[in-house]
Amino acid sequence: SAQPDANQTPSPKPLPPCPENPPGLVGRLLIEFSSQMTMERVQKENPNVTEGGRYTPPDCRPRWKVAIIIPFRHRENHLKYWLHYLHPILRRQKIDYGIYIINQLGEDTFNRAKLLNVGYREALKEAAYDCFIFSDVDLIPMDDRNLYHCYDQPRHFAIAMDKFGFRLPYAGYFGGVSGLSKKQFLKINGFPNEYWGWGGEDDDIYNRITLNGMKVSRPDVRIGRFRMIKHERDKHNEPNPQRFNKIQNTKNTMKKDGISSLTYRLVQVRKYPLYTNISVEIGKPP
Ligand code: GDU
Repeated sequence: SAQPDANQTPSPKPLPPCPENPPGLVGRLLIEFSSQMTMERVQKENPNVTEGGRYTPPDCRPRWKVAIIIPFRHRENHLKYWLHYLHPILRRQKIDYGIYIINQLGEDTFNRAKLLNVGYREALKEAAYDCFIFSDVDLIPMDDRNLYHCYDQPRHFAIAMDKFGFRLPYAGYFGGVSGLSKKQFLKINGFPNEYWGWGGEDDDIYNRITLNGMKVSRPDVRIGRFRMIKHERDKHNEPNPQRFNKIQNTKNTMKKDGISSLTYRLVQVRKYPLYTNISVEIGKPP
């Protein structure tokens, strides 16, 4: 007969592509850091995030698979706020994502850009990511229309930070939160490994982008607003006195210093409910 077979499970409907403007977005957000935050609370708020901090929208097919990479050392309190604010935002944005905390072991000089390279390499061992968003642990977007995925040019997300009076501090600024597709990242040979201590690495990345014929894409200034969690200057991340010289030489250094020359020692990969922690030894300045 032509009767449908009640025992046969219907084949799942293919999901529609995720909308360019997700309907659940709320726009401007109230961001504050005065109330105490606990990891238990943040876990309860985010039951749909799976082990290691992974999430995929249940009702649509995302265009990008996004690894969010956070350079890290001794900022546990900031991480709680970051997870508290970002998981719900990313869910509303319909992003397919995983969160990777790249933790520099030991007390030698901090190296943000090298940790970001490590994050790129390690995230690709976990899943076939094609988009990488690099975020400081203390930066929270104030508007969920600032969509955390990749664009046809390298993206700068944190263009209007509270600490800079909600403006871009200079035209070539690329610090804070940025995003590159896998293809864009490989085109610039990743990030420099040789910037130890604070500063310059973001300008070197900007140089790599423009020297390779790309340009930075940015959201509208009303949407690209960020709050930074106030903090004391970290130990072992002093301003790098070589930074002014080094950023003059990107054209020569980028070919040999980058993802192609990256070495480090992977010590531990640990999956927590809301993020994956990757602890590494990355050496020290020469
Ligand atoms: N960080 C740690 N522990 C440290 C030092 C740094 O976790 O001991 C990580 C955090 O994610 C932090 C990020 O590195 O958010 C950047 O370090 P700082 O907070 O010291 O630097 P700024 O707030 O001045 O950051 C700005 C930009 C960065 C980067 C930096 C220059 O927001 O993206 O370009 O300047 O190195």
